[in-house]
Parts: sequence; C-alpha cells; structure tokens
Amino acid sequence: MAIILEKGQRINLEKSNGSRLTEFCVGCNWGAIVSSGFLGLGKSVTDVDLDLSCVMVNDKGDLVDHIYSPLYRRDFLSRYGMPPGKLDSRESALHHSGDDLKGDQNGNDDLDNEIITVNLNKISPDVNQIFFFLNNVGREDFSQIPYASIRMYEGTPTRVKEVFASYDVAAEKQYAGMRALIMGKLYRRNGEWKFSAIGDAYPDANLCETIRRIVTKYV
Ligand SMILES: [Ca+2]
Ligand SMILES: [Ca+2]
Repeated sequence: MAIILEKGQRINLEKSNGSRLTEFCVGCNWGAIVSSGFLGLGKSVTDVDLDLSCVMVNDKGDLVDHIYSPLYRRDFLSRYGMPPGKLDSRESALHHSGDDLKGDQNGNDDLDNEIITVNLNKISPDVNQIFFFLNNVGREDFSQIPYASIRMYEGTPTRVKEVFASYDVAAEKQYAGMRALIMGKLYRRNGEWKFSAIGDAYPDANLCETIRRIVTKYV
C-alpha cells in the first residue's frame, strides 16, 4: 500500500518487505484545464506548465547542485545568480525527464508529466539534503488545475511498478493564489536517506524565488 503523504510527515525509505528504497522516481502528473464551450459545444483547452525541479544542499547549507528546466532563460536566471538549467545532477544520480509545457490534454493518463529519477547510491557524499519543488509557469494558480499529484515510485518514467508514497496538490482551497509548492526533501541522517513531506505552498512568481526561499528558510 502506498503511503498517502501528509504535510509535515517524515518517512523512512523502507518498503513493506523490509528492503530499502534506493532507486526510484519522483514524478508529477497534472492536467491541462479543459472547459466546455458555449452550450456544451466543443471544448477549449488551456495548457498548464508546471515545472518539477530540485536543489541539492551540503551540510553547511550551501547550494551545491540543481536540476531545473534548461528552457529557463539564462539572462533571467543570472539576475538571481542562478546557473543555467540542466537535466542531470553532477554525478548523474538524479535525472529529469524534460520540461512538459502542457499537461495532459485528454484527461488523466495516470502517467507523470515530469519525472526525476533518483539513485541514492550515486549521490555525492557532500550532498545531504535534496529539496523537490514545483513551480507553475502559466497564469493559473494550483487551485484552478483539475489535478496535480506528486508521487515516489519504483519503475521507470513510462512504467509504474510500485507506488511508494503520493501527495495530492491541486484542487484545494488552500492553494488558491499559490504558484509554487515545496514538496519535500530527501535528507541523510546517520548515513541513511529519509524523506520529509513539507507541502508548503507560496505565491512565488518564479523558481528563483522558490530556491531563495528554500535556502533561507528550509535548509
Ligand atoms: Ca514544465
Ligand atoms: Ca499525465
């Protein structure tokens, strides 16, 4: 049974058979906004561009690595002192499937639109926290998006073998006006990786504001 994560919950990465989760996917599934046309005729689809990203932090609280979309403009990022986007971590322990700009167009396909694959065994020894977060690049806030959920699962980006934990994001009143969600963090404690579900939403205008928030408030 998958764990339904609740805000503030901390979990061990231990599976029901007692083995530890070391290779898994963190994925986000979401839908475009579909509205029926006049008198129910036709329909219009508004694309929803969410971005799943992560930043890695060392034991001094310094940012040491990141994964976010390479489509972010370099001049925009450099205004915040952030390096260009990339899809792989330094040691290839984490890999992003690529920036989905639209969301599901034909209803929920139960597959994640953006996925970060994680191999805990390959993570650099200097990284001891990895924060996962979502930014909404479009105009809509989370509460207008028909569904958005984040989950950790074993399998591949195209085949879900076993869901370990999941977290529902959208369609909640508390997310009205919110454009960023700090989902949670993987953290190393006494040599073992654990996961803490943070689940805090913010009206951040862009991902650089969210990264700055993480570094100043969450590290
Ligand atoms: Ca995206
Ligand atoms: Ca999907």
